[in-house]
Amino acid sequence: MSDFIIVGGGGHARVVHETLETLGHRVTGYTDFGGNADVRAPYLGSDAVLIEAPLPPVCDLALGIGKTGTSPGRLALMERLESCGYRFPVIRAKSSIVHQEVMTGIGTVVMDGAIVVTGSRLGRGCIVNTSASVDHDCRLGDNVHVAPGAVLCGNVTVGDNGMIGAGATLVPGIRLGANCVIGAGATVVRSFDQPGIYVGTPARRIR
Ligand code: JB3
Repeated sequence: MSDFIIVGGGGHARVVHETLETLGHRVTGYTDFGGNADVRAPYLGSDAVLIEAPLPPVCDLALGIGKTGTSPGRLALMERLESCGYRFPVIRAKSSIVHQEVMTGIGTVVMDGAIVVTGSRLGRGCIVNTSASVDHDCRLGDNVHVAPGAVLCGNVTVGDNGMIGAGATLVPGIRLGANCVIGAGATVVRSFDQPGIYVGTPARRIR
């Protein structure tokens, strides 16, 4: 069991906090631009307290900043903190199912009820959110968010910074390039290379 500091103090951070505690870890505080009374852990200040802290780091970090778009900044922040010597362990919620032959990049979180099936590879800093399903042999790039209840069928690829909205479905073999945002409830039945926002059934690019 480890001590963690959570980076970020919003809704996602609170879920990460609960997930860590359920796994038996201790959360010693969180960083943000300001304190949030809804977070149960002590507010430590901005990320400067981590960046300017004397080495070596005394605990691990969890990326508690969520994403609803491409949000490349959260991965850049993680890399900056890694360069200061911090580790971002993979977090798998107690009620998630992650098959043995799954490779998971650092800083990735798999939330309650989510399933990641054999042969899949998840990049760094990904979120597989509550009750999402990533089926066999999928490939997620870095900083991908699969929102609650989204379904990736077998052999789906999502490029870096991808955002798959809540309840969206990607049929088998779909390939999305980097920086694609799929709207909630969309059904993706063909592959898309271009960065953009895709919504509806069948999903079409709107921006
Ligand atoms: O949909 C679900 C289940 N979860 C969403 C999640 C994936 O993304 C959630 O509903 C939100 O839409 C979003 O969660 P998040 O990022 O926690 O959103 P919010 O509640 O707006 O909080 C973001 C927090 O991150 C704010 O307190 C910001 O001040 C903080 N923040 C932003 N940039 C940062 C930084 N904190 C630190 N330490 N460093 C930063 O650079």
